Amino acid sequence: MKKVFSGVQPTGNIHIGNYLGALKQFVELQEENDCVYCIVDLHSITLPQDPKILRKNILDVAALYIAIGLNPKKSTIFVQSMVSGHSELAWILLCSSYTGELSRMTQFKQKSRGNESAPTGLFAYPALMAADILLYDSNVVPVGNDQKQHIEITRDIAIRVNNKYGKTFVVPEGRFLKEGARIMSLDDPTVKMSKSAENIHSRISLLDDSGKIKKSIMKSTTDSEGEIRFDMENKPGISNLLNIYSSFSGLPVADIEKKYEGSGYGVFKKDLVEVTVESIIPIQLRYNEIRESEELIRILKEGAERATVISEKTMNRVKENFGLGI
Ligand code: ATP
Ligand code: LTN
Repeated sequence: MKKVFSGVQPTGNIHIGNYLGALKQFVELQEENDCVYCIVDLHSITLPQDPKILRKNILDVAALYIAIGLNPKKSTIFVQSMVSGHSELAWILLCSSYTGELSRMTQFKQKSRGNESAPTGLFAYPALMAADILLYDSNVVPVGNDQKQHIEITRDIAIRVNNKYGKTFVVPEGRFLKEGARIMSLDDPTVKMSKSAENIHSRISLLDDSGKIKKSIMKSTTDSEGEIRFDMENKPGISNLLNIYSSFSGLPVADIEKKYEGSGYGVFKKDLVEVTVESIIPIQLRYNEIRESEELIRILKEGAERATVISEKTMNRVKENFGLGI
């Protein structure tokens, strides 16, 4: 049984990229592993947040976790800021990370864009992520490919600390998506589908209604060739739609290409709307049941209690090895 840890930021608009890229794996992994899944609210304040919307988004993500099939009896589900060890360990790890390695992070470079008033938290982000992972002695971290660099730095910090202070951390491994299984934006298939993109039709959120899903898919950018063929380089739009179709239906891309041989993009897109809506509706039904319930609050409180017990053990070991406290 391996220890699995992952987290999602409560920044709203959880989309099918997040679901197919990360969340779906969370559910599969809970069957045979010891899983801890976190809603990383402390990460989300690295960029400005409206407090009311943040609170709403935290509960939305928690309800979605349950709605996609995470089972609180099998997995520990909790909110990061409710377990103080995350911030505490992040500070300690910051003192064992280098400004050079942190400034090389692509996410930091993209989000700060050289701006002098970019929050320091954005710079320190990977140390908090490393703390999340190392606090639970995690072996496996399921994430999208865009998180590769953050997993690498987590491993580097863990190894560095172990070398300097004696065996303190388990060195984790990333579990990444297959190359090509990344879901791209519907309006610009050369960039990844993202929560923060301005155009709402660039993504399909798990809470979108069927009208919105239809509009976004029917409007999606393709090419003028008219042939339904997977070719990420020359036909990124249609290839992305094929990927989405394949992920939701479970059919291999080659079978879908065959099925739509000679059909136009319109027919294919219409069917994709159906496949997508059919997959998302059961999630939305469960979400509506749990979102306003006491059960959700109870799950999060119990999750935080369980997480606190595990994290305190790690913090004691860290403080002991670093010579902190008395
Ligand atoms: P942002 O718009 O702020 O970049 P995001 O959409 O990347 O947000 P995160 O909260 O950073 O969302 O990601 C949650 C998980 O979903 C991560 O494991 C991430 O790698 C994965 N993920 C995000 N976008 C995609 C995508 N387009 N395809 C596949 N996986 C993705
Ligand atoms: N940085 C991640 C979210 C995240 C995470 C984690 C993922 C924060 N802490 C620990 C895995 C493990 C993201 O933006 N997707």
